[in-house]
Amino acid sequence: RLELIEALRTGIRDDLVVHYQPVVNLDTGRIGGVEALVRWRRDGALVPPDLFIPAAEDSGLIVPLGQRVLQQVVADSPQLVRAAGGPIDLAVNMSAHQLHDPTFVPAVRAAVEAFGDSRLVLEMTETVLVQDDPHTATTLERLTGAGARLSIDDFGVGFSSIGYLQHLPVDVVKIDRSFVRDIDHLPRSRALVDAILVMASALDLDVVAEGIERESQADVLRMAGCSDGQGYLYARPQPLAEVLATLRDQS
Ligand code: G
Ligand code: G
Ligand code: MN
Ligand code: NA
Repeated sequence: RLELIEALRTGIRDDLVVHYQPVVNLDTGRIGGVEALVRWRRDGALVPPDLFIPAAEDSGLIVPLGQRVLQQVVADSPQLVRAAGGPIDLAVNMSAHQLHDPTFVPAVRAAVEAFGDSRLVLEMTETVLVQDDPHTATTLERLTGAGARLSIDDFGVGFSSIGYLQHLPVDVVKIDRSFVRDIDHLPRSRALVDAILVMASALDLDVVAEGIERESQADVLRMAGCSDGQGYLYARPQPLAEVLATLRDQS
């Protein structure tokens, strides 16, 4: 573990790679945005984030790592927007620790400016939002005030209340893939997704369904009124060159 952390510490600057997974409109199939997902190039292999993000969180390295990922997305954004042929949503995952980094809000403000008409989406899990302290609320308001959109990742699986939706500036919920997995054959999954969609609509939140792998899942989501989705059915997370080609193909 210590060895992993030391290797990651020295690798943050040059050895992180950002892949992008398209988010599509379920009615038209068009790509409206991409989510940045980090990988770590180590000894010639690409290490997936679930093998190093937890250690990065515990060690505090998630702060420089998050800065590095946002910096890469800003660098890649002109090409992504040009390939899309118009404004798109660019989503970045963020950790709770980044809310306490004084450089985070200014970095987000700079990214929003660099993106122009394209939107910066900050994805965070419910664990960020249930920290019921004034600093969290103030910082989230500064982020949305700067023009970023806030998106709840893995919505519905945190051991949390949804009370934060009453007062925090949330724009998007991403329905966790555990609900999507069985939606085409389990009535209970379908009922839960219906309930999330009703709630999102009443609160004027956008919705993205995660982990769509089969056309039958997309069919049910579309019929339920879910506007957007993400998953292997449409595209896996792809290296920059590949996602640029995917975007050009449809523009
Ligand atoms: O790409 P993959 O599906 O393996 O991602 C696994 C997990 O790692 C997801 O929960 C995702 O949110 C998280 N993750 C990916 N990239 C980043 C990142 O840049 N920052 C943070 N904090 N988490 C990330
Ligand atoms: O927690 P977050 O939603 O940020 O995690 C994104 C993760 O989900 C990435 O690791 C990505 O590889 C994975 N992912 C994306 N689409 C699918 C899918 O259709 N099925 C499965 N099983 N995983 C997916
Ligand atoms: Mn995410
Ligand atoms: Na998720």
